[in-house]
Amino acid sequence: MTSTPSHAQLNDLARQIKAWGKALGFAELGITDTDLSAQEPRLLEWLTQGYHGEMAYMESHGLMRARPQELHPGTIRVIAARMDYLPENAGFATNLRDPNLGYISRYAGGRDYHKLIRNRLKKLGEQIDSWLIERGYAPANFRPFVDSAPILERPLAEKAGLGWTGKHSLILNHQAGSWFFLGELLVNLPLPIDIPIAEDCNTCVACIKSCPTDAIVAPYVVDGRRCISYLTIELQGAIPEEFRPLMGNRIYGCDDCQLACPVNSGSPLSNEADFQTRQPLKLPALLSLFAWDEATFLRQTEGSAIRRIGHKRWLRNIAVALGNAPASGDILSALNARLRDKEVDEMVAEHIHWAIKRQQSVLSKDSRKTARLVRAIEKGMPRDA
Ligand code: B12
Ligand code: SF4
Ligand code: SF4
Repeated sequence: MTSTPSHAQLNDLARQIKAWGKALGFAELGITDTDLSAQEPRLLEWLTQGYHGEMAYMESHGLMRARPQELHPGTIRVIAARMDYLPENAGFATNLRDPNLGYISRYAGGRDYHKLIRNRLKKLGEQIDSWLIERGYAPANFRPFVDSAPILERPLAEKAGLGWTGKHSLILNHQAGSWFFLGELLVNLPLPIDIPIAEDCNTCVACIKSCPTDAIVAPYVVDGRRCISYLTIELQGAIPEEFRPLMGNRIYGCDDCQLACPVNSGSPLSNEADFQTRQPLKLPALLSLFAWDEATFLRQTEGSAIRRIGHKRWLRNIAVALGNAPASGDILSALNARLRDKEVDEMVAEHIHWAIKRQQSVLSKDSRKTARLVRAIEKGMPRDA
């Protein structure tokens, strides 16, 4: 076998990779090198501030996150890919406006994206191998990653030209907005690299202002411990009381900083049938979700990322939302009934007691913030409202 493909062949291969990637369902792909040295001080500062909270996995690999070549030795290029997830009839405003409905982040209403994207990236790697073998070269040394690997996906996607880093710290671009997942294929081929696109947030600060818990503590910096996504998905134990009233009806993740973003008006809908919101999770009534026993929870969330939080944290999150809902006899009976349930441990019971106390409280400043966001969604993204 000959050593490496020529310059012209690598250019051709890069074009092919982008075409294969699109055929596999990715919206866009870009190629970059492995140099993230500019990110190392930012990552260290984020960890030093403790913004990762209980997410020990963010700390445990140290600077490897900024060194893809250490994660998979031999890597010299990263093929960054993005896949749109915005479902049809997202019903954002309808959902946020009604405090008796649970709000589930729109990335999570369908099938868990991790496996789906990793499998597609693996197929892309196999296509690269076939191309190389057909031309008499050795197969590539590739490895796909999505989300859970210790790698800074956003800075890599930015370098590969998939978008700029918004002040909410997510990657976005003018064609797609920010409703997409990221994934990477690490390879040992000296492919031509792409050019980043210019940052274009300008003077806008809509995401920072809209965050219910003030988690965006500075432009581009999110204190994970304050983010509703962390509080409802990552945090194992009790949700600190100061955040509970601010969470409103958000029971799994949060989309507010993306909903406030003007770049998201008219974002493309996902082509993946698997990312469409499943029926029981479409504008779901809090009380019906709260009534699920563990077996029902496991059945209804099969194949979904939601399953990973388990039934106890599911009840914990819904109890908080019920505490934020307008006072109602039905809610009080459901909360009291759950307290007698064997499935409810001390942690969940404490949230239920909190919710029972909160039930009678008046409309707060925090729901006014949501009311403002709802008006902005109705105006800026009527299709998805
Ligand atoms: C940990 C994590 C979280 C944590 C912490 C969030 C955070 N901002 O770090 C929590 C649980 C809160 C979270 C929430 C969400 N997440 Co998350 N999360 C991750 C994960 C696993 C690691 C992120 C990370 O490395 N953080 C560490 C910090 C230091 O890195 P960073 O935020 O990227 O910050 C860099 C820049 O902001 C930059 N920076 C700092 N200062 C400056 C200044 C300037 C001028 C510039 C340009 C840059 C800059 O430096 C930092 C270091 O490089 C990634 C997957 C991955 N492996 O990368 C997914 C990931 C980032 N999450 C994702 C998503 C979708 C979400 C949510 C939208 C989910 C939801 N709807 O609930 C929210 C959004 C919250 C938000 N505004 O960030 C997607 C983002 C896709 C995209 N379009 O960008 C990812 C990439 C998963 C995926 N594979 O698709 N997440
Ligand atoms: S996801 Fe929600 S809580 Fe987290 S930073 Fe964005 S607006 Fe704030
Ligand atoms: S809301 Fe404004 S500041 Fe935030 S990411 Fe979008 S354009 Fe940038």
